[in-house]
Amino acid sequence: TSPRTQWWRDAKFGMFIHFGTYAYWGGEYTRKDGTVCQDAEWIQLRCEIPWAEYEAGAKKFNPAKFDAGAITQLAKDAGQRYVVFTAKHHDGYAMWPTKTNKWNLRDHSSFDRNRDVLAELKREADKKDIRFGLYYSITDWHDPGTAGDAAAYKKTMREQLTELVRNYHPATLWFDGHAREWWTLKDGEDLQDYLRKLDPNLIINDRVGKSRFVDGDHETPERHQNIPAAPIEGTLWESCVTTSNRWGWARYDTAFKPASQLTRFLTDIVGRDGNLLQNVGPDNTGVIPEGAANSLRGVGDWLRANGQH
Ligand code: JFZ
Repeated sequence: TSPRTQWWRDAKFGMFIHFGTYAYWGGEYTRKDGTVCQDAEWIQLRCEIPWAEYEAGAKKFNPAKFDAGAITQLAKDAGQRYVVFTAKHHDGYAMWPTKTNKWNLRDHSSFDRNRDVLAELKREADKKDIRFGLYYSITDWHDPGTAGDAAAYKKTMREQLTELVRNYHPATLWFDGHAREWWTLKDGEDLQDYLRKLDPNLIINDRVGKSRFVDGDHETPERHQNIPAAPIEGTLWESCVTTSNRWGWARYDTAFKPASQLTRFLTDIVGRDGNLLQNVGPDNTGVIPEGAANSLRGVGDWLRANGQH
């Protein structure tokens, strides 16, 4: 337990934000034969949307109502002390103006070209004393370089991550999509070393490598499953859970967990020395569904009533 991870251990409760061009589809794709395929952030792969069609959808993506002030205020109200935003999910779409390609919110959307949602979120988080983190998928369905030995893609990854660290100064990087045959433990270790040179204070999760917690700073078991039964000395861990059933926004996904359930997750996890990263999925306009926001505010009410917030 080093001073480097102190803020993270103290934070306990964070907001996971799954937001990308997949939100444009609202979790539903109508096939040529009229049948509807449902998914969320995996919709391109799972519903087999042809790339030309998925790219045409991304051209129309315009989250004009994305309001970093409102999102960080919701986090604040809920008692959350850090946010982790999906800079790039498996579809490879970058939510910042990367110079590595045009498959990004600046160059391939209908969104205001003068806006940068990562910069906006970072600024608003700083104002409210909320730590800023970024999710980055190693898997990239869109990049042609992930075939073969993926050497070219690994170079692109480094360039993108360098942009993210230098331009947005994340306190933590949350890797995912590491289960690829071309991504080795050594790749994960090399990347972690490289990133730590850019910023020695970075907190990096275990999915940078092969999900052995020694690869990163903390374990990231999912959906409240397989969580340690008791505190484990010296092991940092964080569980991420959805507020509805999906990570990304889907218009059919409206069964939001009540505040009482989220509060039980939080107290259970914190009682075992873990952190809870509670997910929200903003809709195609950039707004967090009211049902999710209400449940989060309810957790904040409970924390306040119990003198924890
Ligand atoms: C991944 C993503 O595929 C998913 O879309 C979402 O972003 C989630 C937070 O992470 O899904 C996973 C990754 C790891 C496990 C399960 C789902 N796991 O280790 O059990």
